[in-house]
Amino acid sequence: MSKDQNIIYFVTGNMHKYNEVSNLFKQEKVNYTLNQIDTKAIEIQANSIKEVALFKLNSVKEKIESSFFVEDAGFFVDSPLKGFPGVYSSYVLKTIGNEGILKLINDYDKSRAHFSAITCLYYKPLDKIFLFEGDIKGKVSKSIKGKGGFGFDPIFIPDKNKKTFAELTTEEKNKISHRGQAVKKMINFLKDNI
Ligand code: ITT
Repeated sequence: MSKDQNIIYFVTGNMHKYNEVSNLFKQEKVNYTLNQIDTKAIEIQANSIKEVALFKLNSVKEKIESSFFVEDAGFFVDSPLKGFPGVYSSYVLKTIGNEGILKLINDYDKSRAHFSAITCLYYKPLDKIFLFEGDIKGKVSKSIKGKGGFGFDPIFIPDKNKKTFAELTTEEKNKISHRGQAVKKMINFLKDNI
């Protein structure tokens, strides 16, 4: 096996995501060296995070010589916001932010929300693309809580928890999160195919 076969790239401009994934690679003792590339993958506006992730992957495929993956994630307030912000998550975070979302909700205890992530792997040895998904359900917190995590983490309380994602450690979040689930599936695939 050449040295290059043991390098895998995570194409992302988001350091928080990279740190979470890097933590999982260490914990799961994967026989790959993980590197970040921020090659400005093209992020389209589409109807599903799967379309966004696949487009991102194909927009950088010609530029990378080794196996690599991209990820698209979204935050969906299923009730009462019918899935908003979903595929508009980045834009909504930059504009109205977490405060703006909280203003749209009356009964926080009755709210339902989830995060979804799709990790899209280009696996060089087989010259093929593989998708891995993860979801976590919960509700919206009454207020912004916690200093950890990023993005919508301070307003999301996963089911069977009292704390927001931002109040958990990276390890605790990874154990249950959308990203943790998707990346663990990818890691198992890599372990089986090395
Ligand atoms: P990429 O470079 O990997 O595309 P991004 O920051 O653009 O990184 P996404 O498009 O996947 O990330 O995510 C859409 C938005 O959802 C973005 O504003 C993130 O901050 C937010 N988000 C994604 N995953 C999250 C998580 O685990 N916790 C909180 N917010 C998250």
